[in-house]
Amino acid sequence: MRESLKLTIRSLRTTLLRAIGAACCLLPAGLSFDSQAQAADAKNVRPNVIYILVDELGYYETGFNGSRTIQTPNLDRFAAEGMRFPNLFAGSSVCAPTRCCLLTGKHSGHTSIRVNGGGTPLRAEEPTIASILKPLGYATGGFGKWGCGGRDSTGVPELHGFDLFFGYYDQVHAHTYYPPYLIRNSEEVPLPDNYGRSNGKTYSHYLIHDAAIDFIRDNAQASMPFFAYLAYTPPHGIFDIPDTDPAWELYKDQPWPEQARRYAAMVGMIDRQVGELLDLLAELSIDQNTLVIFSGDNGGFDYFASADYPRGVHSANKDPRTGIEFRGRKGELYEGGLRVPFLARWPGKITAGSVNPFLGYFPDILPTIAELSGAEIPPAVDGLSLVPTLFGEQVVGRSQPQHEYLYWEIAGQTAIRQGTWRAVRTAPEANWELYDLANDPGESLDLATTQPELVAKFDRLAASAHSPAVEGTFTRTDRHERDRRAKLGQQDDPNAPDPLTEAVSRPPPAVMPTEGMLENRTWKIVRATSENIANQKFAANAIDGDPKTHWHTRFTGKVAKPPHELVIDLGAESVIRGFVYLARQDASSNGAIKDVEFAISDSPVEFGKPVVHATLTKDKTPQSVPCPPTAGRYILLRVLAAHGGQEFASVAELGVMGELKSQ
Ligand SMILES: [Ca+2]
Ligand SMILES: [Ca+2]
Repeated sequence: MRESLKLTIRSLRTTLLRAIGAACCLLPAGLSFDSQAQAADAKNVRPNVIYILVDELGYYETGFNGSRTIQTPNLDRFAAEGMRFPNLFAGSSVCAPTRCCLLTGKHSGHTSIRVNGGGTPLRAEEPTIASILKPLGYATGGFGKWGCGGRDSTGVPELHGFDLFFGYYDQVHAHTYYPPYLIRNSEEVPLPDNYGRSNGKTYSHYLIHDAAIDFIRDNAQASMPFFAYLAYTPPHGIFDIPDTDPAWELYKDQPWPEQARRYAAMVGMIDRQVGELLDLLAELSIDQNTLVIFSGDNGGFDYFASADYPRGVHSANKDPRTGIEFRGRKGELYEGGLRVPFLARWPGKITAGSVNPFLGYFPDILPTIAELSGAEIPPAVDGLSLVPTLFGEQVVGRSQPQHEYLYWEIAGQTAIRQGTWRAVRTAPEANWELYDLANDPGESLDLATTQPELVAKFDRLAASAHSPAVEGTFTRTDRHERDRRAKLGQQDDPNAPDPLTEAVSRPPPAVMPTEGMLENRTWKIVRATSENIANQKFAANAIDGDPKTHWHTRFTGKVAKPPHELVIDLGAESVIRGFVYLARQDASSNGAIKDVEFAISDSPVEFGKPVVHATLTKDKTPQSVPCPPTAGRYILLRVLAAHGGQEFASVAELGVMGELKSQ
């Protein structure tokens, strides 16, 4: 599969090389360096740009920011070779909105994506970093989690300047590292023997990283300028990493809960891969012409918090060196929701080992890349180019413009940062809180009542920064919904619940009766007309004693039609007095049996007339179907019809009333 991906990249590149040929003459137009010196220096226009966006990595979860639990030698090397930005904030405090800020150069009062449900796309006409680079002849590739529009929406990456996007379009899909498939340019790339959640053979992130490496290598070898957007999903949960990964070896024996060890190992894996990437740039001799940026995507969470670790095992928002904490966490608009590790590296251009206090955020990335490449900055961008900061004001010949203020909004919360002040409103009707971060970095002392003029100013600024969100649209939603169900391996079941909105208050599974029932431990399935193997809805699930598992007839490929049959060997001749049926216990009632008959035999292949015919309800409690006492060892269940006229059948448990025939 990796080969086919490479082929796709190669063919894309060939097409591009042919199509773009003359694009070079367009290049100098957008260049905004002022001085002659810079114009000369800009001979080297069209630098490569690699943006590594790591999902969830908290501010203090890297070595260069002081972590005591996680080692990141390669990222520390990156910091030593580049510039660290302690005050460069995320665009938002959650995944999709922050990606939208990063890609469009707008703050969250102007973006189209301001909710995090996964169903909100970019609008068709919105420019992104990739789309402004395209006219300059860049190859553009994205790898990992998109989050800015599901399949068949106006927000898909291939409509926003990306030649290639490989990974997850939907965030819920991205929750599993063992998806049944990934997406490449809106089409599915199957990962055989993957079943969603933590079940499967192929760890998706390895494929994503390999594809990113291939993209960079292929374009560098073709002397094609490229933009590589590495929106890597680790260490976002589900916290999975193969035991065979070298990073697991580093943390598996730590005295933390397993999830905390997995999380640390996922960061360790990313660190190793960043090291590979930096080595690759040197190997390809493109180090001197490549800007690499590394950052988290939103503020860290207090993962694995306990009495011993009140801010989490890895203290994403608590400085392990000083004990000083950022207030809040992912999802909030205090400092802790927006602080991310942030590095930029470009040997020979950016001063190695430097730290820059510039106060900015994700909207600044698009104008920065635009200036470096000579791309045109779209109108209505909120960010500022960081080029004077990155290269030095003297080198560039102008001073770094500063933000009047930074603005964020999410889920009814609003925040403004101006200098060392942060104003936060946690709900539209709430009062503003005001913090002086110079003296109170933990935002513990609300000064709103003592600084009413400041509060009034920030209230005005917030009102002026906000305009209503205008989202993109879908032409159809079935493939998007399918991608979300793929998280749980239920992509083929259109009636399966959405994994995010699945009822959390579902009643506990029903309990099968035991009184007067045959013991089922030695039973075997002799025959099933069909079963859904891809979704692990095996026939054996109907007799495994677990109400949470169920048999479902085949609905992938060619749908198996009724009647659906199951033949069960009871292991010994018995006197059978009836049957107990338990419907599937999850939120769906797909395949719930309506009309059924049972037959009993001494032979597994020959059954006479049914002993009973029954009509069952959709109820999720056990339903009894008595029959005249009949001796036999084998039973045949024949489903004639399911509720709702469906062609499926499903059974959580099948019990048999009766007793073993006395010897
Ligand atoms: Ca995130
Ligand atoms: Ca079962």
